[in-house]
Amino acid sequence: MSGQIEKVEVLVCSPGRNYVSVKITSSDGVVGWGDATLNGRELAVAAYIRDHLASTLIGRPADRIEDTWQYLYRGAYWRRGPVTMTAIGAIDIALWDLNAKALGVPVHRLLGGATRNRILAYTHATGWDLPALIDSVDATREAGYRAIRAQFGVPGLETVYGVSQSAAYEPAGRGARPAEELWDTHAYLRHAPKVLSALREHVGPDLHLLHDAHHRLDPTQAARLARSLEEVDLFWLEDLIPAENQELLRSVRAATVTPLAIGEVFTSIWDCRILLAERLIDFIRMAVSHGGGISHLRTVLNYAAVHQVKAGPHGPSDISPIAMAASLHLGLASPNVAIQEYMGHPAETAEVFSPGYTFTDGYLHPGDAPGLGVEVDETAAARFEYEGAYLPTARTLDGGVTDW
Ligand code: GCO
Ligand code: MG
Repeated sequence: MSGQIEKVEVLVCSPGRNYVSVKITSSDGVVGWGDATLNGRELAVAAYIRDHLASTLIGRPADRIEDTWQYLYRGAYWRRGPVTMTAIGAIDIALWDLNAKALGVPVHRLLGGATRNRILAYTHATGWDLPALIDSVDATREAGYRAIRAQFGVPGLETVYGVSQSAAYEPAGRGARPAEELWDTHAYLRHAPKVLSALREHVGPDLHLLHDAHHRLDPTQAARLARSLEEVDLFWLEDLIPAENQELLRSVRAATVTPLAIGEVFTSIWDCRILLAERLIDFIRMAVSHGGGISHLRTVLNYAAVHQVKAGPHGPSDISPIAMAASLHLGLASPNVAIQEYMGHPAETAEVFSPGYTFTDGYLHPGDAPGLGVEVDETAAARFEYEGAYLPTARTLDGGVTDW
């Protein structure tokens, strides 16, 4: 018994970047934490939980995790979408944390236990030109990583999303509105194969290399790029085309054997059902926080497994340490989670969130503390007030808005 849900509170703070967390307290005094951070739309999720969900949860049995998920998703008229699914995800993650703590076990034990000893991690390396990229990849490899995502500048452009101009990389920029960046797909397509081939030449065959195109291509461009990179032997090529139109990936898939990953913007199984059923991708990238929590992502992972699709969950800095911990517990208990993105957080984040997961020798482990194993310092959080921050908008050279 974990008692009843007595309190549902929302904590918005900004230690180095914005985070929204949910704290659920049971009548037995047990606390569970969930992550409700949605980059650039934080306050919408905070209000959804605070104004529309919290009062409906008070008094419900705290140990009915699945029933609460069904109640919030199937029981509501309006379904899906990032705000709704992140809100449901945060409540779900908090309830898994609370119940595991009440039982004194790590969340992965409640999910059936570990299916392997550790989870392969990948992180980002960036450099504007090839020498800078090589330096960044070498340093990252030196730090123990066996899988590295490589992003680079494009001649003729002043900025490229995901390529840091300074040491501290954070794609959301503070301010009242998104920055606007220029994008040129043709210049990128001319440049990318040369850089990635030279990088493979430099690192040799063993290191796993990944690359992210951030949904900027059309299916023909995507097919050409993926085919031209086959010799580079990428671990995956990510987000080639806008993710809404699942059927369009059929032609890309038919044209190439480069492994494809997609899905960090997906929020429910309905966004990827065709991709999984037809095995149009090799890796599904949904995040535990944006994808309806541990309960729903587990459904997605099991459906993916039936179709021999693996997972490599989203893990940039906008996945807070709470969701990162949840992803690792679920990942350890799920046989088809092949790799976890692990980008780390700004230094100040550690003043508020103390996670128990560890990175050793290129692999992650969630730890064995009860629950998710993340401590949250609410007093410290109060020192870091929310400040609006947005991902940039991209425009083509003629000034038109282009895809994310
Ligand atoms: C990734 C990404 C991120 C996202 C960002 C959006 O693969 O990690 O594409 O950089 O764009 O997290 O909020
Ligand atoms: Mg990505």
